[in-house]
Amino acid sequence: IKTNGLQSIKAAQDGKTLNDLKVNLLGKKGSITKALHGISELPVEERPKIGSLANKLRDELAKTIDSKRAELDQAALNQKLKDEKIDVTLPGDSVPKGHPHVIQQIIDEIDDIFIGMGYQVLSGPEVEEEVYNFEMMNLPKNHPARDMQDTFYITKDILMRTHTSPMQARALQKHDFTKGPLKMVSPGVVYRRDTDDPTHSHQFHQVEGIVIDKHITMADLKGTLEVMTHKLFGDKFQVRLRPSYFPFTEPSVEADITCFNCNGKGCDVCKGTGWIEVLGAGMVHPNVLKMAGVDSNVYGGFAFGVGPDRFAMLKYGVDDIRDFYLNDLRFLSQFD
Ligand code: FA5
Repeated sequence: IKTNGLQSIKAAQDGKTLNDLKVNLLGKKGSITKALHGISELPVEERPKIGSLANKLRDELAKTIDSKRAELDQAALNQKLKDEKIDVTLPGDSVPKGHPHVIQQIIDEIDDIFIGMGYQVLSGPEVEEEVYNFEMMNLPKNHPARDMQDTFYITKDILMRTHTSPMQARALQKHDFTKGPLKMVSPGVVYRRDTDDPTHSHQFHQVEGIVIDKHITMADLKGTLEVMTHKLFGDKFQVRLRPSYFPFTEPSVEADITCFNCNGKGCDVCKGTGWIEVLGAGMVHPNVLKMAGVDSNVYGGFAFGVGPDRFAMLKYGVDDIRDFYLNDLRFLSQFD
């Protein structure tokens, strides 16, 4: 029993074989149990000796089975660890990474430039009251200049804002001038019933800016626009102010910057002028201040409205504004 038993245990390659051996050797009907039962048939004087031998053998076999089991378990664990080892040198699966939309990138840049000059950034409602969009901007009902911004109406008094200028009125109403000047930029989406073409979209972005304090001049406006242009595009680009008309500013200007394509020399893009129009601006009309409850005899300042979509077109040489809104990832992922 001993020789066979020990040999078989040592040769076992798995837990099941070991279990079977344990049953066959030590179980109720196993060889050792049988041997112990057979002791009663032996002469009395031999029984203690054989009994003790059988017990010893039973213990030895049980111990050997236990240590063999531990050995098999350890081997299985080692194999598992080996199989599950992670090869850190294998190249990983690349996870597609998103990024802000190119227009949002330009807006973030503009926000950062103005935050650096002490402006606060406010956002306002895209579904706006007609009063803020027009009346408070010195555009009373039936004013012909309302036609400049063809409008999507929701109800008689509620509309999709046609520009970010209503944020001038909202900021003026809220601001406490005893605490210092108002310096604010407000980016956002605006809507007009424009027919879509390469340079016009019915939905586009603007960044409004307003500075109101005592003794603010046109020179401050020009300097501010120059800082923005230089920081966005580089120092060599110049800003030119041209007289224009907006009901909410007096005087009003449009700002041109040196045309990128031809470096100010004149090309098709700038229609031979060397300049490209990028924004509207001016000195805030006293009526706008008065309607928002600000004393126009004491306070004054400038405002501007920038079109970041056009900035993005210029900066990246995109010749159709609609590309920004089609959500074609092949186009958008270029601006990572
Ligand atoms: C305005 O909307 C004025 N509220 C700007 C302003 C603010 C003037 C403060 C004075 C003081 P305008 O309609 O020109 O102005 O639009 C301003 C800029 O928005 C334009 O220079 C242009 O860059 C952009 N823009 C206008 N219409 C469109 C359009 N359909 N698609 C894309 N960009 C447009």
